[in-house]
Formats: sequence, C-alpha cells, structure tokens
Amino acid sequence: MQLNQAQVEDFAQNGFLVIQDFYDAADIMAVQKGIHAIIGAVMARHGMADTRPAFSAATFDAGYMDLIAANRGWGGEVYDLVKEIPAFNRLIAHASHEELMRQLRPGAVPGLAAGGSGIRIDNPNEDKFRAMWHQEYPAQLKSPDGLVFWSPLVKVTPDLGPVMFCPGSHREGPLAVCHADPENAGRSGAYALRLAGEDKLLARYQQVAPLSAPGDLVILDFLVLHASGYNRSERPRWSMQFRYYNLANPTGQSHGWKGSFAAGIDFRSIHPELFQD
Ligand SMILES: O=C(O)CCC(=O)C(=O)O
Ligand SMILES: [Fe+2]
Repeated sequence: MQLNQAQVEDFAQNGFLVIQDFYDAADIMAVQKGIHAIIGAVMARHGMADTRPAFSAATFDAGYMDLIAANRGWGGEVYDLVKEIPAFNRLIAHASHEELMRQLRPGAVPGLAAGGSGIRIDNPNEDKFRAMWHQEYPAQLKSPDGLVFWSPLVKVTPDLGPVMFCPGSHREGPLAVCHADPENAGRSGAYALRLAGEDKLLARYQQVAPLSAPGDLVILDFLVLHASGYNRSERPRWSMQFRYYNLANPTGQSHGWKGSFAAGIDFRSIHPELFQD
C-alpha cells in the first residue's frame, strides 16, 4: 500500500483521510459472515425463531433490529461477541496498517493498542451511545500521534449518521476536557468527557461528514476533532476501529505508553493538565 503525495498532504492538512476500496472484499465479507452467525446464535440462545434470509453482504445484520426490539440487552451480547470474530481479529493487525503508519508518521515504530480495536454498532436513534466531539488521545493515550483506522461494514449514507470531522483541528494539539453536563449522565469512561470550551472551539472549524462504503478506510489523526453522527435510518451503522500508536513518540515514552480507560487508567493521572473541573 503506497499513498501518493496528495494523500499524504491531505492527511497532514486535514487530520483525516478517506481511501476508497482499501480492504479486500473477501476480508470484509468474512467479518459480515461472522456477525450474521453471531446474530443467529444469540437468537437461538433466546429461543427466537430464525426467519432470516441466507447470508448476503447486503443483509448480513438481518434479525439484529428484531433482537434488540425484543430485548435491548441481547444487542449487548452481540456487541461483545463480534469482537471475537476471527476474521475481524485478522484485520486488526493487517500489514498495511503498519505501512500506512510508516508513511504518515515518518520514523514511527507502530504499536497496536491492546483493547483499542472494536466494532461499533450505532443503533438508529440511540443518541446515548454517540461519541461526542473528542480527540482520540485522552480516550486512548499510548501516544498523541496515534492513528485510528476506521472502516464501515455497511454503506454509510447521510441518514446513517456518518462520523463528523473538523478538518485541520489536529493542529490544536492535545486539548483539555471536562466532565459532560448532566444531560449526558449515564455515560462512563471516555464517553463522559466533553471538550472544555467546546462551542468556541467548534465555531472555528468547518464540519464535514464524509460518506463511505464497506472496504473503504478512513484514517484519523489521534488529535483531530470528530464525533458520531446521528443515525436516523432504520438500520444500525456497523463499523470497525483499529488503533495504532507510535513507540518512538517522546510523550508516549515519558508516560510509558500507558493506555487510558480501556486499560483501566484514568487519563487524568497521566495528563492532569488536560482536565478542567
Ligand atoms: O464511529 C463513530 O461513531 C465514532 C468513531 C470514533 O470516534 C473513532 O473511531 O475513534
Ligand atoms: Fe474517536
């Protein structure tokens, strides 16, 4: 995987980059097949009749909306199980991720953040689990020059709520966060954090929400401001995230490349200056 000069400059300028048709269709379909099997297994476990069509890439998640309509907690079972799909785990460490990191972060020594990979299921109208505007760094730590590799498993149209970005905002450097207002009570870990002075900060930037499709890759700088969109469709927005850090980064070196919430660490113990009461 060789990026061209325009892509490298685009990423440096905007803090994110969309690459169409990046992954092999077969690799993506293997993950979708895994999800299809897990939905079937969870339905069977709860005695639900399986009337789904045979697997196809377009309808791999059939039955999931029925499952969560019957019991929202059964969706949580699917959410935990999909991380254990072997084909998903093969993609996490895809050799091209290291190559991309070497091109976008010259001199970097790529590391794969433990617990930093997952499959999001953004259900229609479930705004409680949206990621508010954030930088990845406080939520993940490891190194501030890390990269998120984000890839959809469904075609992301405007009604599915594509991820929103503030182009160029990564050049702010690490920004302070505070606890979310009471409106967002019930959120925990990184989800309970909000950017300090969010309104003023966001007012300085344009917001874009690029569309994508299965096989596409969106690369995010750990410092670019981004937020989940609002899913107003009738289908979950399924997406994969793989997070890499740079072992050669001096800030990471100074705190021992600690992880954040996923590693059971409160980032405030590492970066007290990035928290405002
Ligand atoms: O997919 C989303 O809604 C949010 C993604 C995100 O914040 C991330 O991948 O770091
Ligand atoms: Fe994020």
